[in-house]
Amino acid sequence: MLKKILIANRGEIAVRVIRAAKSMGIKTVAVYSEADKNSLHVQLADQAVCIGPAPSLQSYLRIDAILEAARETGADSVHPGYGFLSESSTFAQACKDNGLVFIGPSPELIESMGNKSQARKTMIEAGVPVVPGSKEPMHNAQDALKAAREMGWPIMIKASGGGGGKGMRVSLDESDFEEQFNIAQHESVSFFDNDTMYLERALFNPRHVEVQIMADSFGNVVSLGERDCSIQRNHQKMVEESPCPFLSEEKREAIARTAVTAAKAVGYESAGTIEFLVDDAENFYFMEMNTRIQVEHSVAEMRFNIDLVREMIRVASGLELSWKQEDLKPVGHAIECRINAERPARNFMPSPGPVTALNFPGGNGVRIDSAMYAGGAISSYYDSMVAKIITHAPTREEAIEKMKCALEETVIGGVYTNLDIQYAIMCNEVFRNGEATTSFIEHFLAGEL
Ligand code: MV4
Repeated sequence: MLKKILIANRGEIAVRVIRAAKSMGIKTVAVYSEADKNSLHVQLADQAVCIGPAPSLQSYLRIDAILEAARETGADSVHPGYGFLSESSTFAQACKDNGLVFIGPSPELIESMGNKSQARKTMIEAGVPVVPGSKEPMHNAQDALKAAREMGWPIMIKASGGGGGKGMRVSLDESDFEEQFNIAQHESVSFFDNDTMYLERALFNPRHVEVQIMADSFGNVVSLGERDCSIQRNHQKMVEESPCPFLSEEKREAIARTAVTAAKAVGYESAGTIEFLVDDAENFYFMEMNTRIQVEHSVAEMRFNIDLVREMIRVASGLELSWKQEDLKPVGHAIECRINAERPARNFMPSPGPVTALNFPGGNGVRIDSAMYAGGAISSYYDSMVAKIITHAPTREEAIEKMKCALEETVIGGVYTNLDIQYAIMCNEVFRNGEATTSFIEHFLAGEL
């Protein structure tokens, strides 16, 4: 078993990993930027090392500084959390080269799933349904137009190095194709230094449904249910829930089986997520694979009464999965609302600053994942998430009602937050009917629903 884990992250996920490690009797090392010297993850870890100034590029993204911190403290492993270096194959490889266990999949796997057109091709070959579109990557508008004419419009032009919406454009017909392709490609080059593009048929008002999977180094893979993450603003998730409120039992099982097939096809290890787009007729299509623990993993943990980070640590230590698929019986419904320090009335601009008062909700089936404390602060250098509130109840209706109570109990003083927006979503009829698609939030915020 691993003996000392360095957590290459900050905020609630660093705290989350420290808790899992401590509960297993494993020592922890925090790394922190100068802006985070008073942060909760620094206070909770057994040891802490400052790795540089506030900007992420000079601290949490510094591979050399993190490796040096591991060497100094004698850590035997690294947990990357989410964001920052969690999907950097370079970082995973550098850990390995320095004799550290990277708690996640192999660098090769991170690399191959990070290349979205290659991942798409791999999944096609594994028999996983993908959105109809191109199979080969493309580098110029002429080749792309030829492929576009064969598949027909409307078309989504996507960046191979992208994911999460950057370098993505819709083309409605042939007349705007080259222009949209060039815009998307230009974005891709400037954001990801990569001109590789691919095409998909544009689905109309799809739902975003993703499957949590967990795999060990012996080829065992289990599914831990699907999440509906359709409520996103600017490709930032706001609300996630499990199970998906509109899928039939038959489709639910099919999508989980497909996710396990996809993970097995690539020889996956550790926690991962397979993202699908789902249309009105419940057809589902592979979109991307995320090779990290995600923000919303807590939703699966509540329903299955498991600890995914503990499992990641066990698997990285060379142990087999703790459960077989048939042992895993989900209970009830779980919903997560992300609470951000942001100002809805000012186009959700971040609202950093000291948190002068803080009260989190509690009670049966209410979970808070947060690194905030009264007297703490939201830094302008990092993302503005203050807490995740997760509720769990026998039915979806009860989980929603519990969330309304939890949101009402929550006090976050000194900064603006999206608490009221989340409360209004919980009250909205379209959401309550389980009818929210990826276009819900736009109409909701425009006051149309
Ligand atoms: C799509 C799509 C429709 N058709 N692909 C947005 C984020 C990126 N990961 C993929 N995205 C989309 N891809 C096809 N072929 C619609 C979206 C999309 C979306 C997806 C999930 C959640 C919210 C979204 C909001 C707008 C567009």
